[in-house]
Formats: sequence, structure tokens, C-alpha cells
Amino acid sequence: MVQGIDFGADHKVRLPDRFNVAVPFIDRHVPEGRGGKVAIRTVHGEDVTYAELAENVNRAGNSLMAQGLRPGDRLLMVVKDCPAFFYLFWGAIKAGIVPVPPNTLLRAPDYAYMFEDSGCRLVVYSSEYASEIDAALLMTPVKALTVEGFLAEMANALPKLEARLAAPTDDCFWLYSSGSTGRPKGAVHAQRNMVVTSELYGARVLGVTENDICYSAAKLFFAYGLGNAMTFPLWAGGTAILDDRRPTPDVTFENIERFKPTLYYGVPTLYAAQLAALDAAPHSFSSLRACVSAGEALPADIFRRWKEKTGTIILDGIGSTECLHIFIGNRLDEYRPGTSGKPVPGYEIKVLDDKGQPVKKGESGALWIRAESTARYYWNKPEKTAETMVDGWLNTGDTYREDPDGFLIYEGRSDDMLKVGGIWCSPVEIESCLITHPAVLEAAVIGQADADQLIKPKAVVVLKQAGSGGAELTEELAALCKKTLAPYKYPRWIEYVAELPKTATGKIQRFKLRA
Ligand code: 3UK
Repeated sequence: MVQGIDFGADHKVRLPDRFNVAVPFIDRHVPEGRGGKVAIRTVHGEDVTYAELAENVNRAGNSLMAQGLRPGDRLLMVVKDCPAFFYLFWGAIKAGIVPVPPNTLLRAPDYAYMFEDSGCRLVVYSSEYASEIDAALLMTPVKALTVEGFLAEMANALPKLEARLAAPTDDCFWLYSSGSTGRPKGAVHAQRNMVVTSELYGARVLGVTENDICYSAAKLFFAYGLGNAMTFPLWAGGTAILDDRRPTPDVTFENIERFKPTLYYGVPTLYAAQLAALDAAPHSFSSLRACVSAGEALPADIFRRWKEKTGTIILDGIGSTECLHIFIGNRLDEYRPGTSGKPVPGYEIKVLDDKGQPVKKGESGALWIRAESTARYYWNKPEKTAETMVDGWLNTGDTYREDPDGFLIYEGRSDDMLKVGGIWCSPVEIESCLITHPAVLEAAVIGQADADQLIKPKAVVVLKQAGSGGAELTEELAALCKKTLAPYKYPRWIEYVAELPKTATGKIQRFKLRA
């Protein structure tokens, strides 16, 4: 437990009236004797100690102020998994600046929209993303710097910085989440939210301590990765492993054998790919005390095969960008494969029917949650906020049912949104891309389960000239999507039909295609 911050028997956090969340996550480790301890290790052989981290955070905060940013200003950081992600994120927070780290796999129009919507004063980006960011800057001009340029500025900045005090419920950082039809929504998180997730799920459910080495295949830009490999280890004084490469099975095996993590966090699609790769060559998993899965439901069969092959269990849990991290999860001492587990203590849930009344135990309904880690609003989206956040409760958009022992079973979404490899994917976005092809008249995109029982996008297409869809066109359409959209969003199957089911008003009925 951190001095000055405690949680009552009710799991509600008690924080000072005025504080800055960079102090418990970053600054306290040096006075507590962890200055020489490694906070971050990278695949490039960099080790960053807690003392170095604290100093670089101060330099980063000072550099941001030298760039003209003031408390409340937004910093958009399109940054790969590397120590500078920590410096920028915490340096901003310590100076009262609001960091916004979006998905780094997006395309120029998405970034241009975020520059505009966030009204950010500065964009800092890893040079790997230069082509998309440069194109976005032409659409929405903003001041921008590469990470390398920023690190050079930091070298000239002072290593001391006074933390700017705020209230626990003041705005602290944002995370963008994809919307089903419209543009991404910035979920605004408060100062206290990372304290709540790191204690209630990180420390109490996973039992993260300073002895833990945390390796997350899910990147830091994802709220899941942000907790897994940044806030959980920092809260406990543990160590984070960072890799900026794409997490292929080989990359993850190499990291697990090299860094000997105690906790590994993945998504179901990756666990499935790892299992397939393990058939070809065995690997050592002896350092792991637990694995975690989130982003989409983990099929029971993947749990079973993973346990058989590696000897460790995978704790499936459901989290969201709006709630910041996992709110229903399996535990080391209480788990049931094929379910999301039980509510994390401190998180209240309710399952409602169509009329907004609680369902009878065991019946399915819409899942709502209430907790102290949820975003209070979406930036600039009052209607979306009013729809999703009602009287302190958050509508997850998920349908759930409780089994007789209180384990919660995921039954799907209440909207048409898909999770692909654990990341949001809007059918409308893929459809809009497909119809830009001259041969396509209309398209509908739905989710379809693959051989591992994991959902991938499938397109149902109507052509302008009936009957002309062949293998060549299918390949062309998939390539068009890969080129235009974030690459994971392309349709894995394309079916050609004569017409699409529609409502009287002409709206595509995707649910009829799913049946
Ligand atoms: C779905 C799941 C079944 C569900 C996330 C852990 O995924 C995260 O956040 P997102 O905002 O998506 C939230 C939505 O994804 N989902 C996530 N996990 C599961 N469905 N079983 C699961 N285990 O539809 C949910 O509403 O991208 C996950 C921690 C932090 C996160 N942000």
C-alpha cells in the first residue's frame, strides 16, 4: 500500500484532496530505496532504473513546457513501446499537461481527426510512423516533433520538476476508442483512475509486487497494455519489459525466454497463433506465474491447450477503454474457462433487460458497470456521453449472463462493432472502403468465427455487374482494405450476393447476415 493512499473495506480509494498521480507511480520509488532498481528493460538492451526514470520524467515535463504547453493542454503521443513513452506520458501528467496516446496502427485521416478533435498543442511521434503523421499534418497542421527530436530537447532540460497538484477527479489523460459509425471518441480519464486499476486489479487480483517482471504483447497505446506493462509494475515497484516489434509468436517466445517475465499478457488471437507455433517447436515458460487474456473472449479450448503445453493458466478478463482496465476477471484461486470470471472487488455490475430492469439471475442482458476508474465523459461528444454514462453507471455495450456459480459469460455485443485480435474494428469503416472499388455496389461487414473460434471480419458484397466476383477481385478488395485501413481490419472472407437485407428505410440488417 502506498503512503497517503488507501482503500477501505468497500474498495473505495481515499486520496489527498490535492495530489499528482506521478508522485505515487514515479517519484516515490527513489525515497523508498528503489532508485537503483530496473523499472524498464527493452529488447534493445536498455535498462532504465527508477532513479533514471524519475529524472527523465522531470526533463520531459520541463521540455513540454519549453515547447509552450501549459496545464490542461493536450499532448498527442503516437509513440511505440519504448522508455520515451513513459517519459512523455508521466512528464506531461506531472506538469498538468494531458497526454493522449492513440493506437499507433491507424492511418493519416484518423490522426488528422484526432489532432483536430483534441485540439492538441503538440504531437510527438516515433519516426516509424512518419509517413502517416506527415500526411495527417498536411490535413490538420499542428506543431510536431519526432521522439528522437524530443529526446534531444530533453537532454538540455532541467532534471527537477515540481508536481502540479490536482484533485483526484480532475482530468488527467485521454484514450481514444473507436465508434461504431462516427469517429473515435476521446475517453477522458481522471487522476485517480490509474491508482484504482493498479490496486484493485493489478495488486489485488493479479498480486503484482516489486518482484514481478511484466511483459505485455498488447502495446502501451491500448488501455490493456498501459496497465499491464506500465501502471501495474510502476505501482508495485516491479519491472516492465518493452518491445517495439510486432508481437509474432516467435518474438513473444524469444522475450519470455530472454527476460523471464513472471506475468505475460496477450490477446486470444495471439494465444491461438502461439499454440500453433508451439506444435512446431517447444519453448520454456518456467518463469511465468500467470498469463492474462483480454480484448475479446478467450475460448475454453485455447485455455485448455495452453495449460497443457505451458503448464500455466490464462486468466481471461473483460476490460474497456472507458473503464481503463479489467472489471470482471478470473483469479488464480477462482477461475472457470469459457467465462470472463467474477466482478473485480470494487466494481459493481448490473445486467439489464430491454426495459432497463435487472434480469432474473441466469438470464442474459446488457452489462452496466460502476467504479472509480471509469472515464467521466467523452471529449466533445455530449450525446455519446449521455448515452453511455448514466448516473455514474457505464453501459459496456456487451451482453452477459451469469452462471449458477456467479461466473459471467460473454454473449456478444449489442452493436455491430467487432473485436479483431482484441482491437476495435467498425464494420462501417470497412464497408466504406470496399465501396470505393469501381466494381462494388454495396457491402456489409459482419464478424465470423475462424477455426479457433475467434471473430474476424467477413464482407458480403453486391457487385455492380452481377456474377463477376472471382478470386482475383477478392484479392484486390482485401488489398484495398489493407492499404487504406489499419492493416488488421481487412476482410478475411468475401462472399458475393445479389442483394443485401435492408430495413424499410434502407439500413443494412447485419444481424440477418450473421444468422
Ligand atoms: C470486448 C471482451 C469478452 C468487450 C480492454 C482489458 O479490450 C479492452 O478495451 P476496448 O475498449 O474494448 C472493450 C470491449 O472489448 N472485450 C474485452 N475483453 C473481453 N469481450 N471477453 C473479454 N475478456 O466488448 C468490451 O466492451 O478495446 C481490455 C483491459 C483494458 C482494455 N481497454
